[in-house]
Amino acid sequence: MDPTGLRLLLFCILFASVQLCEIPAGNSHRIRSVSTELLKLTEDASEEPNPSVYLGLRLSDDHSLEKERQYLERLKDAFQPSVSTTPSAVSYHEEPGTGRLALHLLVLRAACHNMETLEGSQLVTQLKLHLHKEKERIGHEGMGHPITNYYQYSLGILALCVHGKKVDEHVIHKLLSAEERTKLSVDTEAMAGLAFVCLGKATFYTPELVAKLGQAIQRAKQKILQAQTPEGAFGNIYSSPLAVQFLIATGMSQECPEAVATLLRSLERGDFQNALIKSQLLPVLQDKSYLDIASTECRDERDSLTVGPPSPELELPTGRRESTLVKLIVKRPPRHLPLYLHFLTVPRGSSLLDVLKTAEKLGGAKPFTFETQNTLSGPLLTAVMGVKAQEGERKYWKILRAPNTLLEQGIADYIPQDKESILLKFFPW
Ligand code: B12
Repeated sequence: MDPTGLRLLLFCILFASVQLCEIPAGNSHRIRSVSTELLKLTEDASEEPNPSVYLGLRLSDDHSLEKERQYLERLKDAFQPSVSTTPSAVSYHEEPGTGRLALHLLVLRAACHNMETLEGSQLVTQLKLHLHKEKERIGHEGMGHPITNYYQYSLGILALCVHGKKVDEHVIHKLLSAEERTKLSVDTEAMAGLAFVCLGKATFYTPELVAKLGQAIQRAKQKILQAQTPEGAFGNIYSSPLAVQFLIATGMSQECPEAVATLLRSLERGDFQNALIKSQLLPVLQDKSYLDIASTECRDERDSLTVGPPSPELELPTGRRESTLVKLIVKRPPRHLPLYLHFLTVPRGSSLLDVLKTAEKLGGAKPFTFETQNTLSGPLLTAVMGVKAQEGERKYWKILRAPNTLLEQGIADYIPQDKESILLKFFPW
């Protein structure tokens, strides 16, 4: 085939695949309601602003430009308390980790912020430094672990790449070898995949590296497809939005229609309550991925999104209020005896967090205690009965439905069923 014919064929394949990830017509009300729900979250000034929510809104076709602008200001305040105009604003972390810094840089790109300033270049340098430190901790042969995790390491590379910055090849190589040698979660595989696709499109790198990136993209895709469940999710339903973002970014996905149909079914069922997951889903509903942040121009945007009136409060049925009985077990292996074991009664529909609060209120000789830390996914359970991971200790409180079903939601989102046994286990990760 002559070069023109080949180019035409490639274009057709590419064009057809782009269409494959498109959301079927008739779903615009669903897409709009996800946008509206995210927009509503931006109005709650008592909640820490979430950069992922902003990214979701910016990648949407419909905007509420004034609300997005106000949220951007809050994000900047929370991230850079030193330049904050509201001294009361509290930041998540004294010093942001790789992931938060990366998200902040993505936020600035999505806002078309001018990075050719001292502040802009300092942020880029800071992220490069973070990635360098992460790389040093991984060490030779990838024997060690990054300071944070490979999800955040990938996010860091993606953020630099989306800003058109060259990433140190050693940093890239560490991710390539981790992707090849380690079993990463589907979320991490997808985030690494997005970073590889972005790097592969840049013009800075040697043909050898570009070839390796191409192989890694194929591997990541295979692993994600192999992780498909009978219901059509990749990994689980909460990793699927990012997995599909990656498929969209690769632009060659026969699997897209089925994946999109699964996401729409879950959306209809109300599976996507968590703000972070919702914010990763919204770009997919617009046939976009985080890579599209690179080409955001902040021009001619449709300023058409409104929050609308508050939804009516759910009427609680009067009279007999149904309750749920939950068995709460706390274990700290290798000890066999539980640190805590109790049956608790909570109103029907209570979250696991409500169950923990009920247990705490109960008091008694060996009272239940717990601590949480606010994160972009909601409250993370960090300490139970005074036990928490020490600095640098790779352990966490794993949440299971006894005996060994890993919960796919956190304490604030998970609603235990009646007579269910919840096991909290202090476990390595
Ligand atoms: C790495 C990771 C972990 C690591 C975090 C440790 C570390 N320092 O790296 C570990 C193994 C501890 C972990 C634990 C859990 N995780 Co996790 N985790 C992730 C992952 C892959 C990346 C998180 C990250 O670094 N984000 C980037 C940074 C910038 O954001 P951040 O808010 O600062 O990150 C912190 C939080 O994400 C927090 N965190 C991690 N997982 C979870 C889960 C929940 C529910 C909460 C509230 C916080 C939280 O740890 C991060 C580092 O401090 C995400 C994937 C994703 N799509 O987000 C899943 C993810 C968030 N985890 C998930 C789940 C379900 C859990 C667990 C509840 C599993 C369980 N049954 O025990 C537990 C949390 C239990 C608890 N104690 O509250 C789900 C949440 C789904 C949902 N419905 O919201 C995700 C989306 C994965 C998935 N597809 O199932 N996780």
